[in-house]
Amino acid sequence: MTMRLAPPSPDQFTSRLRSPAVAARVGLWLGICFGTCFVTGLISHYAQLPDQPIPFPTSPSWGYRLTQGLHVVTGTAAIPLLLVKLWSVLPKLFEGLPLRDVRALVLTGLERASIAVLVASAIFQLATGLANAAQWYPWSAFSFRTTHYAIAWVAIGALVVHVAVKLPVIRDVLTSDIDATSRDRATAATDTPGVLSRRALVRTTFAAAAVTALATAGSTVPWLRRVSVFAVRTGEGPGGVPINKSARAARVEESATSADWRLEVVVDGSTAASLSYDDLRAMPQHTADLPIACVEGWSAQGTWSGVRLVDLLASAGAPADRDVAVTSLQESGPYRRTTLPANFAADPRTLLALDLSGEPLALDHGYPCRLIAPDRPGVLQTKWLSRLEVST
Ligand SMILES: Nc1nc2c(c(=O)[nH]1)N[C@H]1C(S)=C(S)[C@@H](COP(=O)(O)O)O[C@H]1N2
Ligand SMILES: [Mo]
Repeated sequence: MTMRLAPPSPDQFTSRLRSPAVAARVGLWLGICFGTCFVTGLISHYAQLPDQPIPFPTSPSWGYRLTQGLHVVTGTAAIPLLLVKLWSVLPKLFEGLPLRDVRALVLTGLERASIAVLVASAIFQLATGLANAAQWYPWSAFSFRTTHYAIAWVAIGALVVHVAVKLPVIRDVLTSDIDATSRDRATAATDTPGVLSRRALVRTTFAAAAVTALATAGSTVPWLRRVSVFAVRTGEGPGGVPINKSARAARVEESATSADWRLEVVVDGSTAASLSYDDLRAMPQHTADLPIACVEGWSAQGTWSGVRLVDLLASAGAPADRDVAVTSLQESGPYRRTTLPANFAADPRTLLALDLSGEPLALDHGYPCRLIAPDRPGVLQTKWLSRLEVST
């Protein structure tokens, strides 16, 4: 037996399923998913910027829940689409280069390089995004958010170039019958119809993407939870809201349950108020229905009650139009300190929550007191508050 070590040649691929007709149809939906993912990703990135030139809106309260849910659903649905798309164009990987013609060589080289960038960045985005949605953080060498954001621009740029280069073919095959063969590879078989028709392949692919989307959407859409095998956060936490980081993992079990706990309110560098749990309970209590919408894609609505931040700032004599730095009892970790923009601080729905679903907050949900604001990424809804700082 002899081993062939040479790469396959394109004419070994005879299936007519591997055709521009299939690639363009699957590619169209892949492009729609990538476009949605890109725009919703920009929104999520912007919502987390500490200094926003134009303040992120506080309404509708479910806005971020919707955009981030779409981000994770379209990103996950893109996985089966990308796999079929790559399969349908695989023979192209083994096509030779036009070595005799310099101009053609340069053009082909550029096009292949742009496709290599597109494929690599697309795989990177889907793989890191999927790992993040599964709450698996195998990387320590780079920041997920910064890298996922930077590579998103690379991917979308390469996608725009790819669509522009292929536009004549795309237009032609999308306006022709799916079984038309005029754009097929010269080496595609003329006689073997195969077991599967193009139409069946494309439909199966779309069905796989739809099932993937449904199976993911359950982490944000309550009535889909039952069918959501991919939804990582199907478990309910206290008050019907899942738990992200537990008090134990954040190492706040002791400080959060201590009788000495106080919420410090610092205005212009000096302590303006130091409030005990009972002090907060004695203030006027308000209720707001607001979601926790995690960047990882799961979300859940909660009925929160507690003190309005505006009331507390007013009672401490703080101006109402300032950003508020929010610090947790948690001693380390990237989310121990967040900045609440002035428009969020001024919104009457923004609460220092003491209760969830009519019960005192569970320790894991941020007892004694947590921040909850409308239309805000979950990652910034700081738990186990210790300090609020208003600066001029
Ligand atoms: N101090 C602190 N607050 C935090 C976090 C954290 O790790 N530490 N995680 C955040 C994230 S990522 C989310 S999604 C929400 C989840 O809140 P929950 O666990 O009450 O559902 O809390 C946020 N608040
Ligand atoms: Mo989160």
